[in-house]
Amino acid sequence: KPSPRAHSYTKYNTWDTVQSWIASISSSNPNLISKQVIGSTYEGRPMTVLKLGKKSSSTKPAIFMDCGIHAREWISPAFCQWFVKEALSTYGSDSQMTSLLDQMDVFVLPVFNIDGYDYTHKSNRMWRKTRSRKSGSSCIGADPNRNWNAGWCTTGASSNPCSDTFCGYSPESEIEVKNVADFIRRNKSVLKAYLTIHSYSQLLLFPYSYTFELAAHHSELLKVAEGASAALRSLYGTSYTSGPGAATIYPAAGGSDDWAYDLGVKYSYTFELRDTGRYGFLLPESQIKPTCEETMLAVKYIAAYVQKN
Ligand code: ING
Ligand code: ZN
Repeated sequence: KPSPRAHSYTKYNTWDTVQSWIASISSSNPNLISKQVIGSTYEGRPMTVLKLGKKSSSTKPAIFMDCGIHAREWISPAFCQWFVKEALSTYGSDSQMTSLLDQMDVFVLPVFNIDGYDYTHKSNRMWRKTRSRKSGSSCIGADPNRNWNAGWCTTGASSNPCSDTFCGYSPESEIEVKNVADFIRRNKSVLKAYLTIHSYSQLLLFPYSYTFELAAHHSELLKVAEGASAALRSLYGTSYTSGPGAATIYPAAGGSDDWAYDLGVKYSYTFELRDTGRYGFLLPESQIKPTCEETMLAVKYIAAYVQKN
C-alpha cells in the first residue's frame, strides 16, 4: 500500500485525512492499538474507535474518550489525534503512560460527529449539529449533546428542529449517539471514566447539567477536576474553572457526561478547551500544540487518579 504523507498534528485535518490517519496509525502500531468500527454515521461514514493499550490475557479496566461531538469545535478532534500520537510515542519512556497502557485500555473516538465535521470543512464552518434529515422538516440535524437519555429535553435544549440545540425526535434518535451509547453499554463493566472533549470556554465540567442537584460523588469529582486543572495550568498558566455543568456553564439536558455518569461510569468529565472567546471556535492553528500539550497534563492526571482508584 502507498506510504502516507507524514500526518500533521498541528493543523486542523479534514475527515478524509483523519480517516487515512486512523488506518495508518493502527496498522503501524499493532502491539499498542487496535481499531473497531462501532457503526456508521447518518451519511454512511464509519465510526472507528481506537483501543490503546498493551495486550493482556486478563480483562483490563478502561477509559473512553470522544472528540468532535460538535462539528465546529475543531480543536477537539485535533486533541484526540494528539493524544493517540503522544500515547504511542511516550509508551516505554514516560513512566506514567507506560503504566497506564500496561494496566488500562484507553478507547478513543477521534471524531464523533463526522458528517457535521465534514460539513464545517466544505460548507458552513459554524455548523454544530449532526446532518440527519426527517420528512416533514426542512431543518437538518440534532444536537448530539442534547440527544442522550439524561433528563432528555427538559432544560437548556429545544424541541424545534431548526434550533442549534434541538434535542432530536427521541433520546438516541441520532445514529451517532446510538452507536456510542451502545458501545458504552456493551463495555460498561470495564469503563471507569468517560471523557468528552469540546470547546471553547476553558472549563472542566462534570455531572450534572440536567439538574442543579449535586452528583452523589460531587466532592470527589470536584477534587479530581481541580487537580487536573492545576496540572493543566502548570504548563502555560492557562486558567480553567471546574464544576458541575448546570451551575458552571448552563443547565442543559441530554448531555453525554450526565448519561455516562447515571449509567455508572463515575469519572465522567466534559472538557471545554481554549480559548475564552477571543477566537472561540476559530482557534488559530498556532494554538493547537500548546492547547494539546496542556490538555494532556489534565487528561493524564485524571487517568492516573482513575488507575489507582
Ligand atoms: N458546551 C456544552 C454544550 O453541549 C455542556 C456544555 C456540557 C452541556 C455537558 C451539557 C452537558 O452546550 C459546548 N461548547 O458544546
Ligand atoms: Zn461542544
